[in-house]
Amino acid sequence: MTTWIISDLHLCAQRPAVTQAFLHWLRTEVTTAEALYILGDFVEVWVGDDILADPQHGAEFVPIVQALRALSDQGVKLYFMHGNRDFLIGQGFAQASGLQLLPDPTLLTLGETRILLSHGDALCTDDVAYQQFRSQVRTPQWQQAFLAQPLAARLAFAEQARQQSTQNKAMHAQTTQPMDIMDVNAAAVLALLRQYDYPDVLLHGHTHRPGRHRLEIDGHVCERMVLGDWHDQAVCARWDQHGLQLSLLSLT
Ligand code: LP5
Ligand code: MN
Repeated sequence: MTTWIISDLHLCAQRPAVTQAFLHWLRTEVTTAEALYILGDFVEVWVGDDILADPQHGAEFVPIVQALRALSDQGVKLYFMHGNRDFLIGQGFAQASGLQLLPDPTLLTLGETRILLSHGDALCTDDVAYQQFRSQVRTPQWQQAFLAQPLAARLAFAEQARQQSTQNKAMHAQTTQPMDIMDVNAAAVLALLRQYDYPDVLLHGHTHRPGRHRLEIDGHVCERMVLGDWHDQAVCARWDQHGLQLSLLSLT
């Protein structure tokens, strides 16, 4: 049986073709799968599960939740790990969609292969401004205060955060090298691999730099496998009897 691992779809009303391609993929390829793991940034922005009941802002998510629920009802196991865009996805979304929330990181064993799953943002430790933002918004206190605000205010804050982040990235694109602070930090990767007793694979998304990287650490060989985002094509991971591979899905 096949297990799929995906991340960084960034689903939103502005890119309906990606949502349509994802729904089609769920209803075809994934119906025969054992499990689907979503490693965060599934949606462009998530400001609270109550958006699902909002006729104006929640409508775009209804077919997505229904399609996930249908798969779960058919027996496909669905798992979700938070990304930096959708860390506010909670039990409301999870129950409606029939998926189980996972902590970041989570160790998964498929066959003989030990795979450490992560969104990947926590590994970008050189991005100090982002890590400060991340530690603030991941506290229960911040989340309770944020979720207590009206939906319209939360959407406005999220839009401000998006704009600031976009400006921040544009500034870095002009001033830094390709291997810049927005990629994972090598020492953070090694520390995580040690902490989890040298899994065969560290599999993450977030950086939108799909690829496979061989690492030697303390006499062990590990691989860092990076998923891609969903724009013209999607780079997913697929595990079956042949092992774990990156797999390219065309979205057009
Ligand atoms: O996502 P991506 O790849 O564009 O950039 C990330 C980092 N940026 C973020 C911010 C998100 O993109 C936008 C927020 C999503 C909404 C979440 C729900 C609502 C929360 C509301 C918060 C007030 O994650 C970016 C990294 C990049 O990955 C690569 O790793 O560099 O981080 C930054 O750009 C650092 C900035 O300092 C981001 C901080 C934004 C804070 C803005 C607060 C403004 C709120 C206004 C309050 C008056
Ligand atoms: Mn991300």
